[in-house]
Amino acid sequence: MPAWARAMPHGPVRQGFDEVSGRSIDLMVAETSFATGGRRGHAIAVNGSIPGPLIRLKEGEPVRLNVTNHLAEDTSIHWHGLLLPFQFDGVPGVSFPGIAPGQTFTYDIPALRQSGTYWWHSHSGLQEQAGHYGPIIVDPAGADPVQADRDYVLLLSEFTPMHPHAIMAKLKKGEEYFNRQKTTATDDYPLTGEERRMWAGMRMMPTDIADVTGSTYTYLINGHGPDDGLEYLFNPGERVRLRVINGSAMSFFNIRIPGVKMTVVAADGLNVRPVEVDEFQIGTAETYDVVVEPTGAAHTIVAEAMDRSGMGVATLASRPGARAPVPPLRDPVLLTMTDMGHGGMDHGSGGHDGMDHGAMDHGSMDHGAMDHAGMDHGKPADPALAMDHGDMKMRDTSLLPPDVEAGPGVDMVAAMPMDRTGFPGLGLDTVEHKVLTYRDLAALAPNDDPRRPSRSMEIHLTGNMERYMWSFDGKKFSAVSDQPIRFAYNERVRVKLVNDTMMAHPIHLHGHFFELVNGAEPMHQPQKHTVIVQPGSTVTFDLTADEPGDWAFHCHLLYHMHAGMFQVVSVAFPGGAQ
Ligand SMILES: [Cu+2]
Repeated sequence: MPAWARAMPHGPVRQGFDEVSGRSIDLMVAETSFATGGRRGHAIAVNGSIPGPLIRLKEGEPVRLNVTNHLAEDTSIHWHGLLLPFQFDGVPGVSFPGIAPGQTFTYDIPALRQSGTYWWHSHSGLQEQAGHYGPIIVDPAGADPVQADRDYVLLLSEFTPMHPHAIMAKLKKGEEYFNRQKTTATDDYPLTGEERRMWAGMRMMPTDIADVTGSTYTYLINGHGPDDGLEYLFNPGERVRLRVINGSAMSFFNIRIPGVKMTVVAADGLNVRPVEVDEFQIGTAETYDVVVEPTGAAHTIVAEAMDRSGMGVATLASRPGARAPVPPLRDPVLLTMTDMGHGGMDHGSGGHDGMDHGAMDHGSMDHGAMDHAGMDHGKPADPALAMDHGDMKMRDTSLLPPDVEAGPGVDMVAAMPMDRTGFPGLGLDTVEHKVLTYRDLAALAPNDDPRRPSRSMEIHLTGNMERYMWSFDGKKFSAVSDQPIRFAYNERVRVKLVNDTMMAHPIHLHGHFFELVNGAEPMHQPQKHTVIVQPGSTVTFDLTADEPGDWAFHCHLLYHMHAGMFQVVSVAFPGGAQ
């Protein structure tokens, strides 16, 4: 028995992680308990720490990863963002059967075809929420275009003392259990009585930003809570590379280092043309690499949860113990009509849209008629946006394509979903400084497939907030698990995701990178494995389906995936075999 296993049952598991590397790597998954900031509870550790070890690999080299399950239930590891044969992708029921208790499974991964920042996590049940995740760095075979004196990982996640199954049960019951903003702060919002009635008529609140919040989550950076004093040391004048990984189950984070500019150099592991920002939002399962050149004695790294119910905190410190002030949480964010897919009121160009909520008459709106007469739409460029909103509905299912099942799993249909890749993220459209948007991203190296897509398809992201039903095209996975989305081998397809819900969903495709259609020149469309689809909006990507096999395609919010926002993508083998 290794030393960590002997030591584990007697106390909380270690925060932070070791680094493992080489051609053969052993990983042990085991039950433990975890504590930070006065919260303590059940957890799952890998190699005796949360997060589990940083797996450091090398482009062009193969690796064998031997995963041993010491849990009382099945487990698995998915290597998020790595290109590999589908049978080693680690999704039980899709790529392999899973790893039974007491068993070891060897992931035999051939020479790596990529470099950059990635991560790994369980794809079994809700284990990811309990600590079963860790970072991956693949060092490039050649020179790294990103030069830095220091190279650090910031893996963002959450800890909750509540068992993940208890969280799922509370979400299913539709209790507003986690929405602390709603119960304590809503009365303070500048909403008119009519606006309150409008949101109540939709059985929602404009504060429905996150399903699970800081009322139960402690936000972690590398396993450290905000009071744990996590430090990243630097010498003034040095270039510091921060590899930011959102390894959380359910949280988006807004990242900033007050007083320090960040140059974004990679997105989802792949290099992008450098772009300087003051802040960026990172969706669940995305990664961004930034380079900073701090000059002060200390700077606070703030990872504020998107709903502003808490934050992860660390310090860039020029000497141990140096500290900078920690800014307070900013005011909570409110959803707007744009988030309901009633386009034309986009926030894209920076400032707020000029919509005067006070002048709106929402009094009669109950999933039905709505009078927008007093609303300032600005100057819509698209004539469609000038249409009369007189009979706008929240759930006009005639707007859906025929393959979308408009049953109880669909409580909203975006009437005019717009491309919002120029939107920086909820709550960041009104800040005074530069925030990254998807439109700022351009691939550093040219993409390898210049073909125009030969086919296009549309997939709707659908949900019923109250019943906690989440699905693609109105059909949860259990209803369509035998009907995968099929692609011919090497087919080039343009996929449009339409978000018919009021939540932002981070959609992840396994085994591939897709090119975000974001206005960049076609050969430099940024390649990603996970994309945020903003509420009531669309995202379009071009995909070359050249990795044969069955792959998971899902929302990376853990409880949304578990509720059914999941599908299998099946790519034919060369020659046509499926
Ligand atoms: Cu989702």
